[in-house]
Amino acid sequence: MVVLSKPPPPTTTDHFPCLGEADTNVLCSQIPLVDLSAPEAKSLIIKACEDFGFFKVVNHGVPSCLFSDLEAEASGFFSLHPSLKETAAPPSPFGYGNKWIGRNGDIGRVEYLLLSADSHFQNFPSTAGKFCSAMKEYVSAVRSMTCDILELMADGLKIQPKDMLSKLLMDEQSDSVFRINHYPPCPDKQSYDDEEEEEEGQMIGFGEHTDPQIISVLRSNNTPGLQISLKDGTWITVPPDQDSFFINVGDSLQVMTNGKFRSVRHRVVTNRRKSRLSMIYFGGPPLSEKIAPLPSLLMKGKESSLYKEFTWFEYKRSAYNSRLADNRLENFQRV
Ligand code: GA4
Repeated sequence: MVVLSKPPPPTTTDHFPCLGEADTNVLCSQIPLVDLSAPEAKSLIIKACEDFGFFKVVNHGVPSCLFSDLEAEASGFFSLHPSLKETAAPPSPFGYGNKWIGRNGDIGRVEYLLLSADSHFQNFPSTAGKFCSAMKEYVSAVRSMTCDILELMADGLKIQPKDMLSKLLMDEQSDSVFRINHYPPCPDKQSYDDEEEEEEGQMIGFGEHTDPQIISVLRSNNTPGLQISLKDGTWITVPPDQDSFFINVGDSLQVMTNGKFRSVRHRVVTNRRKSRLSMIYFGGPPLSEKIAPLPSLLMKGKESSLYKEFTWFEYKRSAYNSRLADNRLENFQRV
């Protein structure tokens, strides 16, 4: 049966957003780089999470065949006829989505698959056996690398035991998500004159936002598009690297570190010639997990908590009712 995804009513204009002239950005070679096999990895991770909430990881140990196999399967899926892709729709909460992001009227030039990373992809059409096994293998290897990173972080922050963060992702009840985004090349100006949407600026593939979870791990093909916002609000373009992973601190980790780590604001712009394919593992805790600053990080009780305690379920419910660009932690800050 073909199930068509029903878009939510737009709350603003239905036109695709694009960047204004003032939103200039630079291709940045200053992105923190962490060699996971180097002895200084943990101190570099801490510094990167404090200054950027973002870093690139090399020597990660994930075999490249896992991401090339998955990329080939995903490209095959996105090249299917729309009516076939729609059989995996709508993305509420999991499935195929196109243009509509979330359920509150956000749109972007993106089509995607959104899946639970902990459900063994049972919700995916059973005909897609090879695709499913490629996802399973990829997610399992990436989850294990992510746990190594979280253990280095815990060590660097002197958190005991060192699996305090990683065990949340390994828990059977962990609420982690896996997403594959496909950004088709953005056609030239002529094609869009009718829609009056094209300025000189670049088109938004995925609008600016922070990730609600603990940590996000992204791998993309070599097409640029990802941009991150620095502390001063400047946007910089992250040079793509298909052999590396890019790590984002999420809102939950910002809270657990009482604001020492920053949840990085990021977005994706489309490319005029090449399509971008990215795969992101969002590591989340079990729904019942209480999220609050870790006591050992509150300077032996001298530092006060910046956030009210909440469960991941409460945060997620509030996040899924927000617009993409909202500051979701605002409601949970102590005044
Ligand atoms: C951003 C990070 C992940 O992609 C995601 C997104 C989710 C969705 O696409 O359904 C959200 C967005 C994300 C945060 C605010 C809400 C929910 C879209 C949206 C407008 C899967 C997630 O966990 O939060």
